[in-house]
Amino acid sequence: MSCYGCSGNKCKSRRWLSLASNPSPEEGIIALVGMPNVGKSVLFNRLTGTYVTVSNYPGTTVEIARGKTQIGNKYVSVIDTPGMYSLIPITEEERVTRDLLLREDISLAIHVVEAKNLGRMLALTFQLLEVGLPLLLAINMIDEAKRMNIAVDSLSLEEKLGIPVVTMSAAKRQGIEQLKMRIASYV
Ligand SMILES: Nc1nc2c(ncn2[C@@H]2O[C@H](COP(=O)(O)OP(=O)(O)OP(=O)(O)O)[C@@H](O)[C@H]2O)c(=O)[nH]1
Ligand SMILES: [Mg+2]
Repeated sequence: MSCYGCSGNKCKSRRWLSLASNPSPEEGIIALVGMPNVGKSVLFNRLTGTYVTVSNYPGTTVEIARGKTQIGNKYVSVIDTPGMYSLIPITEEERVTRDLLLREDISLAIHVVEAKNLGRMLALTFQLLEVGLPLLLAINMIDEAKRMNIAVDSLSLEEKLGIPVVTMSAAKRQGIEQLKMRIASYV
C-alpha cells in the first residue's frame, strides 16, 4: 500500500498508517496528569501530533488540550491536564484537573513524573491510586537522570506499586512506543 500523501510505498507517515491499519472509532480516554513542568505537554504532542483542540474547561478560564492517538488499531482520546501537586486542590488549575479525573470516564491516567525528583512526586501517585483510577507511571526525563548518574529501577517500582511503570524521555522521543504498548491493554 502506498502513502496517499506522497505516493511512496516506504512512507512511515500517519496517513499511510491510518490507511494501512484502518483504525476503528475512538475508544477510551487517556489523561496525562502530574506536577507542573514534568513534560506532560511534550508527551501530549508526541502522542497526538496535529489532531488537537484546545478549549476552556466549562465554567473556568483554564484551557484543556484534547487530541487523539492511535494505539494498535484504535483511536484513543488524550487529555493534557494542567499541572497539579495534590488531588486536594488549591489553585483553579488543580480543581479543574481533579474534576476532570473524577467526572470523565478515564480509561487510564498516566502519571508523568520527573526521573530525578521521583521521591517527591510519588505522593501524588498514591493519591491517584487511592481514588481508584487505572494508573500508569511514566518516569520522564530519563535522559537527565542518566546524565546525573541517577538510576531508576522501574521493575522494582512496578512490583511495589502494582501498576505499569515506563521510563522515557518525551523530549528525546525515547520510550514512546513502549508506553503505547503498555497503554494498549487499557483501551
Ligand atoms: N531533558 C528533558 N526535558 C524535557 C523532557 N520532557 C519535557 N522536557 C522539558 O520540560 C519542560 C516542561 O515541559 P512541559 O511539557 O511544558 O511540562 P508540563 O508538565 O506540561 O508543565 P505544565 O503544563 O506547567 O503542568 C520543557 O522545557 C520541556 O522541553 C525530557 O524527556 N527530557
Ligand atoms: Mg503543560
